[in-house]
Amino acid sequence: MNITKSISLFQEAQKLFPGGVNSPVRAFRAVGGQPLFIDRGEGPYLYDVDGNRYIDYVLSWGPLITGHAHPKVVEAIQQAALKGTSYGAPSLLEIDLAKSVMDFMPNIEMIRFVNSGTEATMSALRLARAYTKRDKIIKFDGCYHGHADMLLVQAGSGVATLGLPDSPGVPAAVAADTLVANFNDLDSVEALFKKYPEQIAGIIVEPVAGNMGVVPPVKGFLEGLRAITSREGSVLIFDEVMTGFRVHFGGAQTLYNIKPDLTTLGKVIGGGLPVGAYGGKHEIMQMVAPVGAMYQAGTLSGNPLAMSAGIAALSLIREEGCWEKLEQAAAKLEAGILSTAKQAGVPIQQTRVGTMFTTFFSETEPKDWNTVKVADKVRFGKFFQKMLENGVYLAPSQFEAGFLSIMHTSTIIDKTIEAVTEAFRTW
Ligand code: KE4
Repeated sequence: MNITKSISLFQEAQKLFPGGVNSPVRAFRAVGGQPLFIDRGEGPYLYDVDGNRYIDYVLSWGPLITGHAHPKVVEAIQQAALKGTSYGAPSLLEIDLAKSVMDFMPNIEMIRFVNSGTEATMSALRLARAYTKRDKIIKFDGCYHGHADMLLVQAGSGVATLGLPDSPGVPAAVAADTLVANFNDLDSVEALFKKYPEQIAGIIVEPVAGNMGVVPPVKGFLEGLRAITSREGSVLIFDEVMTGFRVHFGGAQTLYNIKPDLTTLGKVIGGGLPVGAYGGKHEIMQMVAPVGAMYQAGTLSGNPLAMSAGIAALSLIREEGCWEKLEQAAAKLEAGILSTAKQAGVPIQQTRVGTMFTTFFSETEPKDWNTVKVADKVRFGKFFQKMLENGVYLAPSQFEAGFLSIMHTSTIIDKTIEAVTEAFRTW
């Protein structure tokens, strides 16, 4: 595979950006080789600057559920741009996207748009603290909620990928208020409430973990979090930045029928442009300025281009039978990977919830960070590189999720399974 131009661009980029990238996990540090420089995306495909084509399962880390450059999304952005790129004032577009999101997730009674998932989770936690007048928060080992100081404690995603001991630069005083429990382990949560009675403002959880690879909640786990937070007067925050529209069009809260107090969103609702959101119970959202005293603001929040892209993307997935088609494609891929690995005698754990999936190179069933971190990262890296050679672009980390789009047709899935077969044939 000729990647000459990517190599020269990466050399130049490393002089400009730390690690040559604008987000750490893109650097391929965990899988070897170097990042490919992308020229364009089209439907399910990415094309690098050397003209190589890949079936893309990263999809910008989740946002592109309608695939790359969907004509209706592009058209919506073009039309919006003709009317200006930002107003710094309210617009009808904000109302339209808010209503569309609330249609899919009715637990969100009131919402605030921001510009990234990090802003969404940071703001939701500040709101939980303001609402309860408590300081401590609980997150789960291996879960990632963006890079706000208080959340870079035993985090997943790039922090886990790079094996960073949390992150330097986070003041000990800040980290001290972030308590860490084990995913899928209610006893570890109960122990923290016992140790810190009436001090815990809220729990933030990826209801289906995606940032340690995809790890589903065990039966009763989410229900338990709901019961504990209700009993303790703490706020339950479902961080659905990744799971929203991915595990179910209504998110994990619909799939598992749990009503969180607050939900954070991002990725899909921006149709590939920068958007985040937090929202939930009307009573809690009344604390947000200018109605309430909890301050949060943003120059480009509710940006018309991003709103237009999100409106277009959500209207596309509303089409009859869309979710069923996505589920079928994802289930076919999952079955294909499982049977191919079995035939090749390669031990894997394949997880999937809706359109999010991970192939763990491990013989241990993934339940939490402790059972995931033992996965064979070297074998994953080898699989990643072989799949790339065979024209399939996976997330460059064992601790990330793969995603499908409405453009990943049955033929595309067949081609992907052929690539898996070839990867294991030359294992
Ligand atoms: P952003 O600030 O990157 O928009 O969103 C942060 C975030 C919050 N919550 C969850 C559950 C998330 O998955 C994320 C971001 N996800 C990563 C991928 N695992 C973004 C990719 C990257 O960091 O480059």
